[in-house]
Amino acid sequence: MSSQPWWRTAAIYQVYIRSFADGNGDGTGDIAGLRSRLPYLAALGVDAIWINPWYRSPLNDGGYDVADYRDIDPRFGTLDEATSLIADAERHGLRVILDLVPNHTSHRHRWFEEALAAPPGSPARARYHFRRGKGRQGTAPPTDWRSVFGGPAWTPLGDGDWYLHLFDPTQPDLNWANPEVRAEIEDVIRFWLARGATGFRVDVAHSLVKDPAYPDVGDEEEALLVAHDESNHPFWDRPEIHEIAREWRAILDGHGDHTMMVAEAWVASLARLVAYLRQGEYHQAFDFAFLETEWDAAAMREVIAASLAATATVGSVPTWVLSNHDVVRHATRYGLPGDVSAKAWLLDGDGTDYDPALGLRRARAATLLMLALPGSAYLYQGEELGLAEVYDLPAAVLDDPVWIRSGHTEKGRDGCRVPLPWTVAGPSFGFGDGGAWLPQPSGWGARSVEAQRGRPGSTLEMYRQALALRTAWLRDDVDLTWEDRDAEVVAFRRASGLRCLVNFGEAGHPIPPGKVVVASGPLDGDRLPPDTAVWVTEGQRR
Ligand code: TEU
Repeated sequence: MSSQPWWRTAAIYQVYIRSFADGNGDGTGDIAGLRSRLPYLAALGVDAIWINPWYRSPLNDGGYDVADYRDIDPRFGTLDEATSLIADAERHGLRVILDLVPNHTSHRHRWFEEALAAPPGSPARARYHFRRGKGRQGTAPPTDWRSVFGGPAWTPLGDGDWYLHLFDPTQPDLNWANPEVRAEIEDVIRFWLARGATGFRVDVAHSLVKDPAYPDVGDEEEALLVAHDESNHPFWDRPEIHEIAREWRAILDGHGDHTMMVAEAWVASLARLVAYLRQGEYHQAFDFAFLETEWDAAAMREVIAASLAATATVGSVPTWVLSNHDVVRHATRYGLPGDVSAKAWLLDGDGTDYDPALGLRRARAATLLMLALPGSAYLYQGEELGLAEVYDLPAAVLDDPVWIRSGHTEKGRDGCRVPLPWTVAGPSFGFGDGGAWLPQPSGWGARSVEAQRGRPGSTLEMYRQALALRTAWLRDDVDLTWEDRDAEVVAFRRASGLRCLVNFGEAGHPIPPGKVVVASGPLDGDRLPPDTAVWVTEGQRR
C-alpha cells in the first residue's frame, strides 16, 4: 500500500468524450461508447479518467458552454447513464474526475436567458457582468478587455448594456461577486460528488473574479495575454480567487480524503501557480511550462527541477502534461523545427520542415520521461496511440470558435480532437458504426488500438508497460536524484532504484548496468540512441 494520497502519483487519462467512442453511431462520442471502453482504460493501467464537459450544451465551445450543470447533453447520453458510468468506472478501478466550468455559462443557460429578458440593473443581470457602454450613446465597449478567442470581450445588447465574455460571445462570464453564483457552483459540486465523482478539473481557474472597478488594461499586448505577473490584473489571477478555492476544498474534504481538484491555471510564473496549491486550496495544478519546453536537455532539466522545487515549498508534487484538447499534440510539436510555433504552423504549415517520424520518436521518449518523474501525469486520449495532430482539416469542417473569432488567423484546436481510431478498418475506424464528426485521416487505421494491441514496440504497448512499471516502482516516493552524465542526456534515479535516461543529443550514450525494463525505441546494443529514453532497474522489482 502506498502512503501517498492516490492523486499524488496518479496517471490520469483525459477523455474528450465527443471524440472517444460513439455508442449509437451518430458520429459523436458518448457515454455508451465510453462505458464500452472502460476495460480498455483499465487494461492501459491508468488510475482515473477526467471527462471533458458532458453537460447539456449547445457545444459552441465543445461543451465549455454549459446550459445546465446538472444534466447531460442528449448527444452524450442521460443523467442516469452518467451516474452508472461513474459506478462502472469504479468497478474497473478507475476514479472519475469531472470538468467544472465556473467562469462562464452558455448563453443558453436559464440564468442568461432570464438576464436577457430582464431590464438593465435587474437582479437577473447581476449574475453576469452587464455594463453600460462607453461614450454618450454607450456605443463603445465598457473596457478594452479582449476575448481569449479574439475580438472584444464585450457584446452589446442594443439596450445600452454590454455583457462580458472572456471567451466566445456564447460564453457569458458569471459574476463571482454575486453570492448566488457562488452558492450555485458549490451546489453543483455537491451534486456531482453525490453521484460518485472523485473530483474536478477546474476550467480557467485563474479567472472567475473581475476587478469591480472595471479598469481598462491599457496596453493592447497586455490585454491579449492570458498570464500576468501582477496581482492586480482586472481579470486574471486575482487574489480573491484563492478564497473561492478554499470554499470548494472544504466541500471536497467533507466528502472524504480521496477527493481532489486540479486547477487549469495559465498563470505567469511557477510562484503564482503554487499559490493555488497552498494548504486548503487545490490538490494539483497543471504545470504547462513542461509542455511548452523545447526539445533540449538543459531546458528540460531546468523546467523539471523548478517544478519540483516550487511544489515542494507547499508540500505538493508536480502535475505533468504533454498533450490536452487545447494544444497541438506532442507527437507533432516535437516533429517541428525548434523555432517554429506549432500553433502558428497549423495555419500554413506546408512550407515548414515537419518530420512526423522524428516527432513520434521524441514524443515517446518525452512520455517515458514524464511517467518516470515524481508527481502525477495527465494523458490525453490518443497519445497512447502516438496520434499526431490532424493539421490539414479543411476549413469547412473546423468547429473551434477560435477559427472564426480570430478572423481566420488561428486555425484552432480541432486537429487534436479528431475521433479515435479503434480498428484497422470500418466506417470510422471503430469509433462507432457511423461516421465521425470530424474527418479522420485515411491512414488512421494503422494507428488504431487494434493495429497496436499486443504488438511489441507499438506506442500502445509502450504506454501499457510504462504504466505498469510506474505502479510497481514509482508509487511511494517523491524523490528524484539527478545523475551527472553527458550534458545532452537527462538522467535521474528514483528512490526505488529505477533510473530514467533520455538522450536529447545527436550521439549514442552508454546505458548503465542493470535491466532495461522499457525503452521508447530500438536500442543500439548497450547504447541509447538519440531521441530515445529508457528505464533501467537494478535489483529486485518490488
Ligand atoms: O481553456 C482555457 C484557456 O484559456 C486556453 O486553454 C485557451 O482556450 C486556448 O489557449 C485558446 O487557444 C479552457 C478549456 O480547456 C478550453 O477548451 C475552453 O475553450 C476554455 O477554457 C473556455 O472554457
